[in-house]
Amino acid sequence: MKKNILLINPWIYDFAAYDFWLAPLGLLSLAALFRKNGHAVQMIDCLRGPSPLFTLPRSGKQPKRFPSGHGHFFKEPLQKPPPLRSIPRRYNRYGISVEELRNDLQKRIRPDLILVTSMMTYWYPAVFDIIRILKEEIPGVPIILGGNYVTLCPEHAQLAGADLLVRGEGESQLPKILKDFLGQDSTFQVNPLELDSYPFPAYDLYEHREQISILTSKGCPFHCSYCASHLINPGYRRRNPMKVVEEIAYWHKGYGIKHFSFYDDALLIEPEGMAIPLLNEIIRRELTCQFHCPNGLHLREVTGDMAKLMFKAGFRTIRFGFETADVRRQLDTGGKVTNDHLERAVAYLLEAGYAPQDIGVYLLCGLPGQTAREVHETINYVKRCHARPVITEYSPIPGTVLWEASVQSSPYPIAAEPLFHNNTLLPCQSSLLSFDMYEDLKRQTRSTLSQ
Ligand code: B12
Ligand code: SF4
Repeated sequence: MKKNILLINPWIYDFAAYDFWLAPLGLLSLAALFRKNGHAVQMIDCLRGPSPLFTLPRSGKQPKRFPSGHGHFFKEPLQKPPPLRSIPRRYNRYGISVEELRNDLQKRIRPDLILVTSMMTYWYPAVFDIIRILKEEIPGVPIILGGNYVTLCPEHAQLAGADLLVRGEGESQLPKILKDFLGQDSTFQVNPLELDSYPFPAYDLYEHREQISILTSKGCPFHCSYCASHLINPGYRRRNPMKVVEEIAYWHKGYGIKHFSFYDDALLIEPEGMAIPLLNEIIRRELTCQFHCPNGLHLREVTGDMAKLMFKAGFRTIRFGFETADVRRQLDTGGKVTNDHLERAVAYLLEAGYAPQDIGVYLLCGLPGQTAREVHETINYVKRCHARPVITEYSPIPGTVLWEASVQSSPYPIAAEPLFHNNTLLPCQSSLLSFDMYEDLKRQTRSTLSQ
């Protein structure tokens, strides 16, 4: 019998949040699967509005958005949670207002089951608030909580008030959820080893779409000491590149979408199996779209041909994971990249037509034991290669190789309180790399690139 499923993407509570092609991709994948099993799905994305359902007049400025699908969110000031009270920065709720959410919940058909997702570990207070409000507005409906926060902080997540916590990838756990909560057998199942058995994520649930986020793979063949990829998605699996192009063409032709973002951990790795056929097919089909890679791509795979293909296929926003120019640390953290990879890749990208400003190179700042000098030298090195350094502040993640060293080096009780995983705090700052030094390093990235 057809049941009503409500999916919720919670707000972000943070000091800062920018919509850099953010989408609740996991939730949309589960939505598509529920529909394939014959159920009706509704979704509330607390980050996005206004839609016809969110009709309350809004005070304050309209957030600035860009046609390619990134931009600001609505925000309103929020009281800081007690552990963050001493941090001298404003804290905000990003997304729709509580009133809009309550109004929406009151108008909807009562669901039989609610699924809530979670993303960054330190965004959990928004998840807790959502679950509390759901219980107040529609009491008695079972609530299942999944997503990265649950996968990475399962004990802490017990406090969320959900009826069930689901760690890891949700698709394979759906049959059990259907059985336990709805008393139904699944009629359509996916094979987690065969990503092409998954239906396309249900972006049509949005009335207004600026962009579509795409996943061509799950997991990563590397094991960098600061990264949780292998905890979240064990095993490296890829789709058939032709099926990926079909998905892009489906949204482009059927819905007029021109902007796509890739969320892969490792999009360019082993390019013969994905990037080369994917880009060639996009070019062959003359799909006039633009592609954005907000996540770090692998520099080691950028050859002259790859750079030309990326440029021709319409890869406009390109960001690479370099992290540090310190050779020792490159090896100690997993060896995904060398300085030669950066020099070679940037030269090819410039030759293919990208400008230095287009080539964003992520640098990790605030690793345990890292000095400001190391980051300063990395910034200069990236500039000398004619690329743009982009600082990403290290966010310590439970279960990663660097976790214990992070717990030891952090001035915050990161093991007891996930709020302190927040990259904005520079959680592992020390006298070697203080917050003031970090602000100075940020300024250095903004000064002109060397000629
Ligand atoms: C794409 C990505 C981004 C994108 C945007 C992502 C987004 N949607 O918000 C960008 C580039 C903007 C980004 C930025 C950052 N990111 Co990021 N990002 C990722 C990445 C690679 C993929 C996330 C994703 O969408 N996966 C695909 C979907 C399908 O998975 P999913 O949503 O998790 O859903 C699945 C399961 O979780 C589960 N599930 C989910 N919800 C539910 C609900 C229920 C009920 C059930 C049953 C199951 C379930 O089933 C789903 C399907 O399988 C992850 C790493 C990873 N592999 O997950 C890092 C990751 C989440 N990011 C991380 C970090 C550190 C950051 C930054 C702080 C980096 C920095 N220093 O600047 C910034 C902060 C962003 C901000 N403040 O806004 C960390 C998390 C840190 C933390 N403490 O939580 C991760 C884990 C990477 C890492 N270092 O290991 N990120
Ligand atoms: S290469 Fe990237 S995604 Fe893979 S483990 Fe390292 S940081 Fe994580």
